[in-house]
Amino acid sequence: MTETVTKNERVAKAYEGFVKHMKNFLDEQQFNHEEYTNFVKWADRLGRSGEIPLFLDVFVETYVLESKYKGLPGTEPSLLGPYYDEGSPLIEGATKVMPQRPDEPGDKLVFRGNVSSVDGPLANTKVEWWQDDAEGLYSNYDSPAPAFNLRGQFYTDDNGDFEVQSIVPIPYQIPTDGPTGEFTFAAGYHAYRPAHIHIKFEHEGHETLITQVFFEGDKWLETDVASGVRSSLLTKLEDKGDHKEASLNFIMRPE
Ligand code: MBD
Ligand code: FE
Repeated sequence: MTETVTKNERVAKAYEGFVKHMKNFLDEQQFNHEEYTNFVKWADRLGRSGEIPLFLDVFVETYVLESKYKGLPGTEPSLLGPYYDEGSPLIEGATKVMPQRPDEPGDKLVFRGNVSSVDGPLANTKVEWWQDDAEGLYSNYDSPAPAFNLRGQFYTDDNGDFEVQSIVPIPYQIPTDGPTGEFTFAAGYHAYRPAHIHIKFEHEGHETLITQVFFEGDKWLETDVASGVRSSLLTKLEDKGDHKEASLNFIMRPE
């Protein structure tokens, strides 16, 4: 049986453009055939390792976002990354307490935010939140914590305000023992992302906003291996003794 796939104009056009630019790139770089073969072998290892989403989100995703969303009004998007999972627990109550272990390590964090539209206040926006823990690990992926630890979803109040209780995330080191790490070091980078919170907003009639929050003073802000930092996404961590506080406002774009 022959399977037929209909021509996709978007794919055809994209490949045409890719070839055009690849030719210029190859004219410039002058790879020899052995280098090409090494690349094929590395790409094969990358696929077999399961690191393709990691590699692309670290080294490609930011350029997709910059090209498509640069200069538009509203909060700048940042990387979705490889560690988003649908179906996180729904959190109710005035303060949204992220699911955490009874003895969750790390500094306690109270984060306050507000979501509005470029047109004005925006009530009852769906917010999804995910982050690494104080050991730099993500639940559902590289952490031994219970599923959906430090992940949750909730709705903002009638004024678009929300308050989250969680743990201060720490810088994340991408895996270094596989093909992604091999490339990272060969290309002269380190493997760190500055500490960040992932946050996704959905509201009818608005473009879904996927972005991140970063903290002033973080050691890795200028050299984030995934180049995901935007200055508009920086907040200040304030020391309140038994906990830290931070805040940021977010602006969604009407569709
Ligand atoms: C991360 O935590 C992340 O956010 C991205 C974009 C890539 C790798 C790890
Ligand atoms: Fe991340």
